[in-house]
Amino acid sequence: MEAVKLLADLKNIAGEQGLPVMGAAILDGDMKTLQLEGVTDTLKMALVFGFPLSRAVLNTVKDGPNQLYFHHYRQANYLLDRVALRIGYELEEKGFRAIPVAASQVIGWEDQQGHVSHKELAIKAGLGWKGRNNLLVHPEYGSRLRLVSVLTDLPVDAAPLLQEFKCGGCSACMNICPAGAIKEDPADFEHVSCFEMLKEFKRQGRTSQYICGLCVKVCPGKKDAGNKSQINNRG
Ligand code: B12
Repeated sequence: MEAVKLLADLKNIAGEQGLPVMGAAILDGDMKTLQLEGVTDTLKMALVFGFPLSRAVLNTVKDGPNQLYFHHYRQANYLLDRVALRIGYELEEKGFRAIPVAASQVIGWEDQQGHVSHKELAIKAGLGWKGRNNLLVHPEYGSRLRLVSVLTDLPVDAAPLLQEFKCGGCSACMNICPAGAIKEDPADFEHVSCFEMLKEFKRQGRTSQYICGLCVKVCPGKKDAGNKSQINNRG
């Protein structure tokens, strides 16, 4: 089967299962990976998929993470992982190799790293830009998009649409961040202050994982359900 046709089929499978966004990236030499020594010599492509978190759920996040967001976050991760598993299976059935990388798994605890950075891959795949909040900002879904990647040897020419920084003067994430970790320039993002805040939230017993959600909530993207609900409210 032609790689382009297979890619289209995979996009359909992911879409049918609830992941509307897919992109392809090439893992170049400067990409940092953990515990994948030798693997990326042959698996040089990554398919990146995205699931947009619910705006309504995010809107319940007021001054830090709550149980509703935590559950939603976990279900989003399960869905991402399940679809990545299915995509990996489809690729192997067609004679390619594939490694689904967990949506949210920390491998290197010291500097808080996964096997690969889904965000970096999504940026390489042209899905969006690195925003002021240090997250991938997708033109339609903003930072609500949670990500997963499947590494593969499927020979596809990734032709990334280059997405330049389009946050403009928006400083909603900077204003809402309880840790003061977000600065004007994304390069100045303070990882450690962010992480300390998440640890504090966990200490307070809000959730059992390091999450927050505030900088995601204020970056919902253009695909805004707000207008629709206003019409519904009117009757
Ligand atoms: C570990 C992790 C975290 C850690 C640290 C993040 C980090 N390293 O940057 C903590 C717990 C703090 C965290 C916080 C959050 N995360 Co997180 N996280 C991850 C995870 C599992 C791995 C990240 C990774 O490997 N990065 C690679 C390295 C190289 O990251 P880097 O930013 O490029 O490099 C920096 C760090 O290593 C840092 N650093 C160096 N030393 C140290 C030491 C410490 C203590 C820390 C904290 C950092 C640090 O310096 C490097 C250069 O700047 C990914 C999933 C994945 N596999 O991609 C999700 C992921 C990045 N997280 C995500 C999200 C949404 C969040 C939160 C909003 C939490 C939440 N869900 O409510 C916050 C947002 C923080 C922010 N605004 O950036 C999403 C981002 C989606 C998007 N649209 O961009 C991802 C992709 C998960 C997913 N499946 O969608 N996260």
